Amino acid sequence: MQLDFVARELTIKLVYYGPALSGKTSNLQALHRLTSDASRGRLMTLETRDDRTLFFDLLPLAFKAEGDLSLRIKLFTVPGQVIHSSTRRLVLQGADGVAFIADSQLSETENNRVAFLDLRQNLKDNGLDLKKLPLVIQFNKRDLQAIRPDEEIGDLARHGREPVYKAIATRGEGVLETFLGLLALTWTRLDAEHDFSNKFRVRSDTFVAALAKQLGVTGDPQRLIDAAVGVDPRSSVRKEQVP
Ligand SMILES: Nc1nc2c(ncn2[C@@H]2O[C@H](COP(=O)(O)OP(=O)(O)O)[C@@H](O)[C@H]2O)c(=O)[nH]1
Ligand SMILES: [Mg+2]
Repeated sequence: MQLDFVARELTIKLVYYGPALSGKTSNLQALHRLTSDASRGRLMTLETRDDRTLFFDLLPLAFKAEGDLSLRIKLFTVPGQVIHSSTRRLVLQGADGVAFIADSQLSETENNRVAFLDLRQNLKDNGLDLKKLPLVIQFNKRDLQAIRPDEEIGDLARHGREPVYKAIATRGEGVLETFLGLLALTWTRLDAEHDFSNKFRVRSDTFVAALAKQLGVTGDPQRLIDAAVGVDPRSSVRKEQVP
């Protein structure tokens, strides 16, 4: 988080993390398609020939709240390949929230696990604690065969602490849900910590809805957020589940 109090400008950083090819870049591409021209900047993606992200992607979004606050959101992805651990650590620096994009395919279960443990370690190396960081989990590629069944994901969601969303990122399904779920968690956390709604005279209860509307989201943002599997994303439940 960066705050320019004079300019009334707050910048938050959200990171899409996960194993290689789970659909992190596809999530940002879909968000780019689903948001209005006025509210977003250029999507920067750096891809190698084999379709894997070499460094990172960045999608900047902007929101002018009705009170006295300009919010900038920087959405990053990390490169998933095991060898790019130092880049992931760098991208995670100063992250305010993380969306973990898991690949639903049965064959990717171990890769999800490794990436999740890598997330925890890289956060630790940055002085951040997974337990305290706003985090949502997305199970992507729900359109494919040989995927983890709905019941298993529902089970994981019910026992876990984090909101869990199902998605088909290439079709844009579940993408806004994941993003708004993460944003709601992150905003609530930052607001509780820094009292932004008072300082900037913005209404915290309608903040995310107003933001969603300005981004060009049609439909009820709260319903999108509530699409999380198993648990109410606003309530915090017990213990860590490795996706
Ligand atoms: N069938 C299917 N393919 C997907 C989905 N999301 C991403 N992909 C494909 O998976 C590959 C990797 O996606 P990408 O977004 O580049 O993954 P990243 O490495 O996590 O950034 C690409 O070929 C995508 O088209 C999905 O929901 N369903
Ligand atoms: Mg990528």
